[in-house]
Amino acid sequence: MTLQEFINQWNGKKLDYDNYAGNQCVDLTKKWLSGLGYSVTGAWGNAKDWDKNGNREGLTWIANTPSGIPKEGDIMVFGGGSYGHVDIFISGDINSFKAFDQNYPNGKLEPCGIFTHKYTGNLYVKGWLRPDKYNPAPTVDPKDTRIIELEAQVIDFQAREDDAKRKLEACEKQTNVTIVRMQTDIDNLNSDKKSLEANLEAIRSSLESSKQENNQLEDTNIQLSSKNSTLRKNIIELEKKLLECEKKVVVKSFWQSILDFLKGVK
Ligand SMILES: [Ca+2]
Repeated sequence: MTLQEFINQWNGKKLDYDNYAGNQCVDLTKKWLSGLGYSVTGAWGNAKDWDKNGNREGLTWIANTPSGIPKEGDIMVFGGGSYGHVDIFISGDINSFKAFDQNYPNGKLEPCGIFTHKYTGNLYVKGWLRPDKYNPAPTVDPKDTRIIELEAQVIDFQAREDDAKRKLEACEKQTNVTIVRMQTDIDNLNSDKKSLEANLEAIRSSLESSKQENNQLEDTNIQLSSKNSTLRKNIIELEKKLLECEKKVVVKSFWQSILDFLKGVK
């Protein structure tokens, strides 16, 4: 039977193992030892005397010291008061501990229950009886547990730090790639811009040439119009002269015919 099973069985109940004086604290510890296979008959006396009376075969007496920590299942023996006290150690450290008690804390035949105790006070721990027949699973020192937790946290933090570093490196790498790509894009755009500017300049130059040619053509056109006008005037003049000449020819022809007639008459 484990201590936990024993507690589950008796917690909140009254236990009078020896049928004497009601449910005393020693009834609980006798029941516990009996369950472990110890003979608990004979004179055990008051609780405060269990340091002497309980030091029997298979039970080892361990005196209290500032650094001593009992084990689960040990019978704690208290001095102080009229009769002292006994209970069963559950867990604790050098400062305080939890135990399974009966007839506690006021000695008014209270039922079994779990209480926290100090090693010193009106009731003080003289020491504990270790039942060699009870081998509970080794308990872990709370400090060791805390160290294991902290070590796990350190490992977790390191893992998170490594992860963050990897992400940062990947991000930096990606950023560098992006920067290089952007630089290339900028170079290409600058190249395109230069090419476009050259084209624009060529177009401007070509436009300028066209304008000049256009101006020259306009000048030539004006000159030709002027010449045309002059030529028209000349033609009109010449037509007038031609007409006059024709008139003269007609008159001359008339007089010639008259002359010819007269020559014939003679
Ligand atoms: Ca009793």
